[in-house]
This record gives sequence, structure tokens and C-alpha cells, in this order.
Amino acid sequence: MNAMTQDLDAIPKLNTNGGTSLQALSDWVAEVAALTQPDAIHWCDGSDAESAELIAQMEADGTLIPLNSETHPNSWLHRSHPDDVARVEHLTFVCTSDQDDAGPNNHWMAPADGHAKMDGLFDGCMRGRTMYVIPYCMGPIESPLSRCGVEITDSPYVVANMRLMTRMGAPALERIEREGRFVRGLHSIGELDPNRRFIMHFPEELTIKSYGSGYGGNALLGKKCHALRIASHQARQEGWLAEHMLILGIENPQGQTHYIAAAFPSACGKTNLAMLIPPEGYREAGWKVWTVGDDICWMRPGADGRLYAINPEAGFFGVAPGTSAKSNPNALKCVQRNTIFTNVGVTADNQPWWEGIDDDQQPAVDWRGEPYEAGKRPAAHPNARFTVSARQCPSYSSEAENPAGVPISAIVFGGRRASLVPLVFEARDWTHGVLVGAAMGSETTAAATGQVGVMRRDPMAMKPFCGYNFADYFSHWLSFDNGQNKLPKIFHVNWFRKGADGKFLWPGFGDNLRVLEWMVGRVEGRANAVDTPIGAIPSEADLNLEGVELSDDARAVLFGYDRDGWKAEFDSIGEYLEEYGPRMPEALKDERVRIASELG
Ligand code: SAT
Ligand code: MN
Repeated sequence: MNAMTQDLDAIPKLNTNGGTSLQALSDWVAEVAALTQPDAIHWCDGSDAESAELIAQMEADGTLIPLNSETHPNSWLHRSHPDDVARVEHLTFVCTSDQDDAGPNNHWMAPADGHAKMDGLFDGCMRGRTMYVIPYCMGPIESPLSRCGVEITDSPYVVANMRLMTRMGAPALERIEREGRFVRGLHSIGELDPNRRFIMHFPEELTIKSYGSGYGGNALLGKKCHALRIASHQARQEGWLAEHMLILGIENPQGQTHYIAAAFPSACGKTNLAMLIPPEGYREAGWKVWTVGDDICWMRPGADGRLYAINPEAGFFGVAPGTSAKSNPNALKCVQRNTIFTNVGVTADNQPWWEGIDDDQQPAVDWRGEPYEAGKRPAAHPNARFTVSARQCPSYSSEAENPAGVPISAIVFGGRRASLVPLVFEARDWTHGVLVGAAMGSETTAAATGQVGVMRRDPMAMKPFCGYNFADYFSHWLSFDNGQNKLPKIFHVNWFRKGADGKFLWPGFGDNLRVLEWMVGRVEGRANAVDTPIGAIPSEADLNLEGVELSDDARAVLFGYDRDGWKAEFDSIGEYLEEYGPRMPEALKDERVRIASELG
């Protein structure tokens, strides 16, 4: 299994500040130290003093650049290596003993080969560096839905981000020592050489090895690597779901709250939707939207058969460009203090700046640290990010800390579709809903390296994140419909439909609440819709469109469906499902055939 064979007694005693009573953890840390040869080991306790010391050190070596302390107290800019600005799906592997278990949706390597490759890269890579041991908990410390991990890294920037994104330090270590189990994540920035970069997962060993990148989802191993790829594998074994979904609460004027979980690919507005501000009329009437999470959702059936969800994260790693007082005032308020910005531009007075921020300021320096030249290159990288604690969000729900999770009333799937797909439709039952999720398509974004704007299938927005064969994943989803669970309704939305002029037809942002309100009405059995082969579509009269300007053409397209276009779409979905071979559940294929034949 593991290629590390050093004699542990031969390792000189390293300068180290802490330790653990858990033998499995101290043995692993010693093994990693023997392999990577750091100068010192630092066990992270998550304290303010520890954070202050790390930040001082990063300010001194230029890893963090302090921003304007009057406008943005306690906030920093980090410039990543220009070749290291997004997730690298082509270098991300799932190593299972049987290749079919990883599925056509993952790059695969045999576990022994994966370990050999990674251990070769890690050999001696921390010489001259400090190795940080970060115990963390994904989800509220007291929640039975939460799971823990330990990330070992040589990047203090990763430590600072993990401190904002997870419950990290002493309380997490206590839980790990109590439970005795944890996901192992080993990370080194290496030489930041794109040719020596791999993100490798060993789901059967609950292990992650990531080398050569310091960026977001490649390096903050609690996020996509643990909370999605490894957790999806664990969730399948244990009977729950680990999903790429935001979670929000909609409180009606009577004070009742429905929780919705929604899956969209990276950089399709999950953070904006999770922090939505109701349009004026709704606000006046007393509607409120509460943020539980903006990226990841773990859910499991409760004793009453409903799905209960937690946000395993404790912070937001949101896309900065496009975030403005208009698009997402809550996010803008979040990032006024105690925030790490990555790859944004800065103004002459040292405030963070990005395209679409919509203020009167101009950038002086771009994300690479070079003088900004208008019209030449953007000031912020399109995948520039902010990292901030969720507790700073004005709409953060107190229920986000509830160890029991929140009950989910509706699941929403959505992508960027310029044509064909209407604003919203409802699946007729769970099986249909799983097909809607499995068939999801979206145009690619800057969150991953590669071409932007190409339509690809991205089932449940999990294409880059499902740690096992998609066919088995769809079977797992279908298995929740067991006659006992009280499952949420499933919907599909498309905020990104374009008109002939190439402009978006739907205003989006706060007005998306109109669509969510209709969903809540459907859940409560009050709202109307028109049944079509692809699902139940509201007519424009079924939505509250007061104050929204939409041309007749836009209305026809947003609330209509094009039978011929959908026939072609269902042919293409059929071909897509075939790519998964014999493991693809018959129930899903039958469901596609049922709808295709209704389309005629
Ligand atoms: O880079 S991350 O994976 O953390 C962000 C994203 O792509 O959603
Ligand atoms: Mn994401």
C-alpha cells in the first residue's frame, strides 16, 4: 500500500511544538516527516496567537500583502504563481484497486502506482521548510454528520485558509482522538511546477496526496478533495450524500422557513444565490433568505425520513470578479475585514479591486503585481477568490451551527445553458429528478484550467468531484427512494438563458427568489404548473413577476419548451448515459426512454 519504508527510529528528533495521544496519527506524522524531511513540525491549535505569528511571517516573506487597514482591516492579498490559479482536473486522479470503481468520470491510477508517483515527489520536498499538521472537522464539532481529517502541508497560506474554511485546531484534534479515525491529507506546494503537479485520491484508504499547487481546491484539502471526492465515497458506504450544493433557508412572512439545496458547477453563482437579498416587494412583505452554505452539502435521512443537511465548511472561498453591491451585497459586507484575497487587483490606496466591483475606484496594479493597463488584461484573475469566515455573513443562519442539520424541502439542479432549457421545471418524482441531475449540462468556467464556455455534461455539478463511478453514484441516489424516506422535490433552473442578441433574458440575482418562492409553493401544494414531458413548467402567471421587465419573446422562451430541441437533447442524454456501460442503472435508462417516447 504505502511506499514509505524509512526506519522511524533513525529520524533525528525534530523541533516540534505538540503531538497527539492517538498513535495512528503520531505514526503517520512521523512517517511523513521521514519522507519529506522538514526542518520543523508545527501542530496547529487554531489559536489567535498562532494565526498572528503565521501572518507576521507571511507578511515578512511577501506571501501575504496587507491591504488598506482603514477600509479593509485585518485583510491581505495573496498572489499565487501565475500558472497556479485554478483546479487542475487533468491532473486529478482517483486511485481505486478496481479501475471500474473510479469510473469513466475520473482519471485513474492503480493505488500502488499512485503512491509511488506521489512519494517520489514528496521525497525530501520539505527540506528547509516547516511542516504544519492541521487537525480539522468538516461540519459543526458536535454534529454526528460531521467528519474529521488531518492535513499536513508546508504552506502557511493553506493553514491560514483552512483556519477560515474549517473548524480547525484543538477542538478538532480532541474529536479525532476520541473517534480514532480521520481522513489523511498530505500536501506540498513543491516547486509549483505544472509538470510536477498531481492531486491524487485513495478513497479506500481515506487518503489524499496533493503536490505542486498552492491553489484553492488543489491545496485546501478539506474542501473538494475531502468534503466531496473522499466524502462521496464514504457517504455511499454509510448511506448519505456528499454534494456540490449550496444550502439556503427561505423564511416567509409568517416566519416559516424552508431549506433548499442547490447544485451548480463552480463559478455559476452558488455564492450569490446562497446570499440572495429579496427584491424590494418581497423585503417589504417580510421575506428573508438565510445562508447555511455556499458550496458543499452533506445530507442524510433523519428519523422522520426527511433529508437533513449540514454545511461541512465554516467559510466561503468565493469568486471575487462580479461581486458587487448590486449582485451580492452580503458577500461584499463579508469581505470588508478579516479576509484573504487571492489574485485580485489593487487600487492606488491599496484596496482590493476586481472586474464588476462597480465602485468609483480604478485598479492601479493587476493580480500579477504589474501596473494595470486598461483594456489589455483584467485587473483580477477571472478565478480570483476571497476567503472569509461564514460568521461574517449578515445572512448567516444560526441553524448552520445546528448539529442536527436543516431539513431539506427542495433540491435544485442548474447550469449555464444559453439555449433550450427553460427558467425552471419540476421533476415528477425522485427517479425523474435523478435523471434531471444526471443529465445536467453547463458551459465551462474559469474555475478550472481549460477552455471556457464549452457545453459539457456535469451531472449534479459533480463531474470534477465524484470520487467513484458515476453509474454507481446514480444508483446510490436512486436508493434513497425506498418507500420510507420523505424526499424533497427536485427542480431544475437555468438563470443563464440568452436571447438572439446574446444577452441574458432573466435578471437573476435577487429576482431568483421569485423562482424559489414558486418552488416552495409547489412543495406546499399551492402553486400551479403545466405538465410537459420534461417536467412541470410554471406558466408566467404562476410566478410573481411584479416589477420584472420581460419582453413577450423572453416570456415565451423562459416559460416554454421546444419539443424538437428536447427530442435532440434526450438523444444526446441517452448517448451520454451509455458511456457508463453496464453499471448504469436500468431505472435511469428506462426513465430517459419514457420521456423520450413522450416527446414523440
Ligand atoms: O478551487 S475550488 O475548488 O476550491 C473552487 C471551486 O472551483 O469551486
Ligand atoms: Mn465549488
